[in-house]
Amino acid sequence: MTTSNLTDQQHQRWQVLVEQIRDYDYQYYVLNESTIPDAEYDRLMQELKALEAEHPEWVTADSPTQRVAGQVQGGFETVQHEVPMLSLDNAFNETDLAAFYKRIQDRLNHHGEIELACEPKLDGIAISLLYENGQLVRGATRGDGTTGENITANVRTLRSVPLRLRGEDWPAVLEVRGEIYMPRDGFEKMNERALAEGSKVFVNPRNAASGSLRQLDPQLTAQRPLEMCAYSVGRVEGGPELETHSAMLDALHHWGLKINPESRVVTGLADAEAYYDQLLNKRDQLDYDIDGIVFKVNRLALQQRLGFVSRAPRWAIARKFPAQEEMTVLIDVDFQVGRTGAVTPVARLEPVFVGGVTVSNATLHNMDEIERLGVRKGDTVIIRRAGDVIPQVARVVLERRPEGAEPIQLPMGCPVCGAHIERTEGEVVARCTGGLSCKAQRREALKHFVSRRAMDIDGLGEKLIDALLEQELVQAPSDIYGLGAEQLTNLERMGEKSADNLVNAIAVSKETTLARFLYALGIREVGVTTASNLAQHFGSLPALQSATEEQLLEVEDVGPKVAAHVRHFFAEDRNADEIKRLLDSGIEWPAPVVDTDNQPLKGETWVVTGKLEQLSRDEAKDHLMQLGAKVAGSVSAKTHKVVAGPGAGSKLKKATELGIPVIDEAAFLAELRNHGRWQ
Ligand code: JCF
Repeated sequence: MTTSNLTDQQHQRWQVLVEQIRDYDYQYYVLNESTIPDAEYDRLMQELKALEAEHPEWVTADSPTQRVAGQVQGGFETVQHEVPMLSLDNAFNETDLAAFYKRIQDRLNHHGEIELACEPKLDGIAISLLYENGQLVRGATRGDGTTGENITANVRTLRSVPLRLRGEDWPAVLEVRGEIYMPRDGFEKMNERALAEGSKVFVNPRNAASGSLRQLDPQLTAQRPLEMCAYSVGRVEGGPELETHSAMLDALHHWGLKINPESRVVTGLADAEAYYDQLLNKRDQLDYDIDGIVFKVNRLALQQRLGFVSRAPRWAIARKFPAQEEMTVLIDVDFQVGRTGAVTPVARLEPVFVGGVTVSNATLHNMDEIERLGVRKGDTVIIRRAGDVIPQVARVVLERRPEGAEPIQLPMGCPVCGAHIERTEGEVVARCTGGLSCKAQRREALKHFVSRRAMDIDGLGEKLIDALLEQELVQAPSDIYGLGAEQLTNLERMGEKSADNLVNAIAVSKETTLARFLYALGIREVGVTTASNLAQHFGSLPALQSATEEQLLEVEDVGPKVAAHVRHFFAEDRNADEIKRLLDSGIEWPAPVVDTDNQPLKGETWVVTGKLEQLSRDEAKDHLMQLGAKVAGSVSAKTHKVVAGPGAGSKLKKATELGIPVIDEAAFLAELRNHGRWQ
């Protein structure tokens, strides 16, 4: 390619970038709408800057690079910033930060270590507050850095903005600069309310802060959870002589302004990087969004020597965190079937690096969510991954929708077993009706059964479960307890030693607790806590199995829905049979801790003999123990009562001889009923 060809192409690219960025600026700053991720915007701007650096002759006064950001809108009076409000240069990686540090060292001709003031970079709206004789006289937005909007009335509604400065050594004229932002919890509560009222929901806290500050009616601003944090000063006349940025922050704090509690001073590049890492780890625990760290040369005299380039100081830089939102293409949607048959749409994505990892799948949760997002196959979407949270599809970039983008539809049949998919009226979740005949549900049920908080079978992972299902060695959880070392050794990648270990782990898991066992059963909506509450309340499995809905509702955290799930689960023969098989394989737990408040039979000794119809002898004993009775194996003078079914022999005879009351099963059940333990 010839040079002029290359230049032509570059110029075309320049034009495209200028127009795109201009549109995004308008959408963002004027319409308060977020169309593309910040990271994408930053990249486009960087690309444009690089092109203009190579071809300064292309730079026009109205190129987006020629103003920092922002535009004055109608509705508010304008204000002139006598000392321009600067923006910050960005460092996107360690190399950029090291280059910044070296530039400073070189310019100052100082090759020792340099003190840097560091603080989180708040993701909000830059603001100027003007104090005259200690009184707040003006609050203004940054606007384009030179001209902003007068939003004094709105700013005055913020509790963290002092209307008069505290102390007395403040400068006669003090212009405080800082960021107004909306803490996350306030943002979420506000959006919940907005959703309930059907009013506008904001995409992120910064947008919400911006929208809230731009209310023409300060009453509305007053209702929004906004905060102001100071980070520097503009005009200053009078006041104490200060030598460092950190001393200036301390002074502002002293005068009643809020400064970021994470602010620190470090010495040298290595400590600056350590501070960055530390805050990156802390990012999710903070109650406000930050998008990086601001580093500033701490000594004000050095700042002065370094000066400015165009609109940014040479003495400061913003080291950006990895973006939490990135743009990619949704290629297709698969439907996954979970343990309870829930059918979940999962987006297959063009892999994208976001929040520090490469993401190629994201859950779409359910069909309502797909509808809410309005997403179709082929759409360009914004993926958000904050902290360790699973990646989400945040929104669709409608401008990039290709022609013929296909709507996403719930399949009629289960993608795994083909059974009908049911979506109950009023429920968001669609379910495969295949139950345990659906391989996906079986697989998930097994995974759940062996998981750490359930039966905790060490070494029985996903791959092994798949292999066991594949070889048809296991269908139901109880089959696990019949596995022998030889069968396991035949599986791929399973040595004798691992097989022995697994057999051992399976054996060990038989000693468990009732709570774990209940959780392992995978009853719908019975999680760890509910399982534990049920175990605690009923004390024994038979007591729980025969519990009425009313009794279930007495358990903490159990509502009608959970109660119904529990009852249905135990009412199914298939489940009762599986429970019996599990218990027969030797699963057991320590004697229950009983409810000491309901022990009407305390101090009594009972004997159960013969065959019972309605419940097993073990179940009968369980009930008696729950009521505080001791259950003995033989009749003596100390026996209070004997329950005798058909076929009772010597024990019944002995009881009659000793004159001990004998009751049949019907009378026994009546007694249980009296004590609230039988329907
Ligand atoms: O937190 C911020 N967003 C922030 C922005 C913090 C700072 O210390 C800043 C800033 C913008 C400009 N300092 C300057 C000079």
